[in-house]
Amino acid sequence: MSTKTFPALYYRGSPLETTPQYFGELRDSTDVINDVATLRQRMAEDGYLYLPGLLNRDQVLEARRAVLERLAEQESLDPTYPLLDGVAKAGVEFSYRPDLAAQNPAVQGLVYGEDMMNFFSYFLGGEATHFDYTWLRAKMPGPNTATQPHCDIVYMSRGTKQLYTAWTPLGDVSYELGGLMILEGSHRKQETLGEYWAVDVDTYCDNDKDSKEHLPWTWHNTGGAFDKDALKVRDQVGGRWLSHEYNMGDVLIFSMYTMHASLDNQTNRVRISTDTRYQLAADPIDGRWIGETPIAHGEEAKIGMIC
Ligand SMILES: O=C(O)CCC(=O)C(=O)O
Ligand SMILES: [Fe+2]
Repeated sequence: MSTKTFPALYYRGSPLETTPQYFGELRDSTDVINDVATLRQRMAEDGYLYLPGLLNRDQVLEARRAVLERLAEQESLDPTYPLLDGVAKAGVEFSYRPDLAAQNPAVQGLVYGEDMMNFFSYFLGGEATHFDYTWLRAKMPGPNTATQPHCDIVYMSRGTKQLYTAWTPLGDVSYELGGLMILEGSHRKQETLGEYWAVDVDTYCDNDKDSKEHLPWTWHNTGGAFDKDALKVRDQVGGRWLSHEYNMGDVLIFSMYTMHASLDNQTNRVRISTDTRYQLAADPIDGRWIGETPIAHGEEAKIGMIC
């Protein structure tokens, strides 16, 4: 078996070991796209489905253009380069920009359009629906914008657990631009991760009103991340970090229990992607993420607990 060599990869400035023992590529499930039983089996086994080319590339390009136009208007891009290159203006740093997806028909039409919804209805075996809230990442260059290792369940556990994230790159994402990584087998690590999976980031201790800020869990300083250090997490939880270079049209779908993080953006360009959520329409849905202006993690989302 030939061993692929990877460019130098980093997580928050630390080099990742990319030997086969520690790092690998995601399994492509295009070959079984017409076999729903195998797709479900793969999700159960791997905790993810990597589906290159699920979406229409031209539609992805339109969504990319719409996001970049807004960034250009806000003077976050270097105007001496073509818009679609998305070259960042030096010194501008941000990472999480859901505002760029709001009232953005090109983005919404892509991630909640026919290709995506039909796939989820087929995969789930019934009519699918989606959260209305659209997460959008515009990862500016540098070691500070990489996503810290987490499982999505801690942010969205108040409805069905048969809920899936679709990570959609709005642009081709090389290893240097830094796409998503998945921790191999993590969705099955109940013993190591069970306590973390039970966390709801919007709960707080209600023993007395002064303690309102104190969350009743070990992860209160991390914003929901399992740990800030992706290298430590790999050693602690086990499994390799798996990633890939992505093209426009690709989608990476994963379970609420699958640990993921991202690579550093080592380029001078912005890495743009959305992450969106899908479930059966008949199942209970987490009220924080639906409606015209979802309450998200706002004040109304908080639940007090005696702890
Ligand atoms: O795009 C990223 O870096 C993070 C995405 C993410 O956390 C998700 O898709 O749930
Ligand atoms: Fe996530």
